[in-house]
Amino acid sequence: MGDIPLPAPPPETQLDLYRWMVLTRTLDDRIMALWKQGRGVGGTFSGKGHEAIAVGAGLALGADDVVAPMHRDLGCYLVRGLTPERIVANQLGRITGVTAGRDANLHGMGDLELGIIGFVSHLPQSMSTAVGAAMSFTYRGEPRVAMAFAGDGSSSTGLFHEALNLAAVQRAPLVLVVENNQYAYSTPLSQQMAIDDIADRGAAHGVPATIVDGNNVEEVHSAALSAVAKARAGGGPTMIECKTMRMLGHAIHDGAEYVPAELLEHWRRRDPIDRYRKRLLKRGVIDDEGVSTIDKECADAVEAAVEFAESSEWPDPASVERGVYAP
Ligand SMILES: Cc1ncc(C[n+]2csc(CCOP(=O)(O)OP(=O)(O)O)c2C)c(N)n1
Ligand SMILES: [Mg+2]
Repeated sequence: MGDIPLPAPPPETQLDLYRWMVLTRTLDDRIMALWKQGRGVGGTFSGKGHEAIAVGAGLALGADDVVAPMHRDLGCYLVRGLTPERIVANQLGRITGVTAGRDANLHGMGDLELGIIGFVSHLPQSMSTAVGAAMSFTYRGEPRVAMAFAGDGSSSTGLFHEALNLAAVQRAPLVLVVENNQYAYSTPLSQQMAIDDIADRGAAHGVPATIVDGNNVEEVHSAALSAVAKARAGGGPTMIECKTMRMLGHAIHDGAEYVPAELLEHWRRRDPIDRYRKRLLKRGVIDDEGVSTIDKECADAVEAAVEFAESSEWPDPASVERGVYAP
């Protein structure tokens, strides 16, 4: 992890990775602020600290691939083409949101036209759906790949192991991105597994696993590109364990007082966006003016999305049964 310096991707890719991460953080911060102002509905989750994983992995997919992101993967929904407008409207429970007001956060948020499998609340249910999608690509002889995200806590459930085992046996074109953010709700890693690396769980099923610094976007992106290329070429599934930290509570209601302050401080110094900005400035890929321009573009895009969402209608209560039962 981080021992061998990677060759830098082309400058356009570097700027893309950076821009998407800034948009993700700006949108995430704004959503949290809306809730603190009492303008949100229900609960909401922050993916602060996960931007390099969601963006770095999401951008490794091709247009025809599918992905099953989770509740910390705002950046992945964005890079797949879900607009900030549709995302904020979904968060605020409006008719113009992705679930048309059925769910007021990231649960259920998906759009198969964009290759996004809707996020199922039961963890890690979306992962088994992605394995099924990957198997269907093989049956149809389509050179497509499915990517799934799973957390450290999710990796301790039975379904995680069943799905991973099936993917291995079927040599399914699956890329599994494990977001090891040290906590599952208030449970630290040490209280839910007796191993240091979740990658060992890949080995248990015959799935090669690599460990990357989840706060280094180029490391995540490079590992994801290799895993996607391998899966597409018929090489079977790969797990990528991304070590990171959940920088806020489990959800907006949770102040995470149980997380040691020093641990958060350690990871705050490794913030994926601050680190990458410094790197790009040092490489001369961007200058201070370029940084300000990206900040402003992202802030404007997010404000436009909030305006759009807040001026959208609420769903009609008479439509409550729509989408609940199969016809
Ligand atoms: C089957 C199931 N059990 C419990 C929950 C409640 N729950 C939601 S998120 C979560 C913790 C998940 O931890 P992890 O997989 O590490 O993801 P993180 O939230 O840390 O990103 C729990 C217990 C759930 N959604 N599904
Ligand atoms: Mg976790």
